[in-house]
Amino acid sequence: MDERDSCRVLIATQNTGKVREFRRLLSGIPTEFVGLGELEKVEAPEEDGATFLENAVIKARYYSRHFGEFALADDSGLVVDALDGAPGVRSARYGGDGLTDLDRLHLLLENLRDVPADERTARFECAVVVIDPADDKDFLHSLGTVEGRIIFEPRGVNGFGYDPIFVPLGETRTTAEMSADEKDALSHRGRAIRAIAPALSNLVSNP
Ligand code: ITT
Repeated sequence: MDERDSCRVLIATQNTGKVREFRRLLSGIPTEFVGLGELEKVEAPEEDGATFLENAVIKARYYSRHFGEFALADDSGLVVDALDGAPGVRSARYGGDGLTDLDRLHLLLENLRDVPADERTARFECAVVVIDPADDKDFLHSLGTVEGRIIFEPRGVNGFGYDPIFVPLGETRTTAEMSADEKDALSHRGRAIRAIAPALSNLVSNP
């Protein structure tokens, strides 16, 4: 590992929507961030944790050990009250294999078909973990949440995943109708990254 590699950080996600958001949100941190797409392809780990934080640790630890570098991972998802918290940690796998983001979004709307507007409360949650390959027991972590509700028909083309059906509390637009900056200012991921940014800056400055 050379001097430069010793403090660069992998953005350890296979989700291109997350990569775009991380690149924006991490732009003020003075180090090099590398996406998995720039490295040798590697199979994703099994995410069998019970919580967002457990799954984020599984991913950060897996990629950090594999590449021998600092790794930042996120586990996130949509928690819908009328569905007893589903899809939750299974947000990326809701409805099983072979579905697209759009299929999953329509499945969620179908499962909420008879739920009235005032009972469609939901939140996006995100756990971010940064692991140092030299000491993967002592890791940085933070959590971010944005409260909101699920609407009846998708609206907007920005963002990714469930953004077209989620309206944050106090807003009238979905996060897919917002600009990148507007989403970052209130999103679960934006909040989690801002909470971890000082410690991450410190870590990369003193690796
Ligand atoms: P990695 O595990 O490789 O990071 P993934 O997409 O499988 O990629 P997750 O297991 O954390 O990631 O699943 C998160 C899912 O939750 C994601 O696929 C989206 O469908 C949804 N999601 C998370 N954050 C979102 C956001 O900001 N906007 C819309 N949907 C989001």
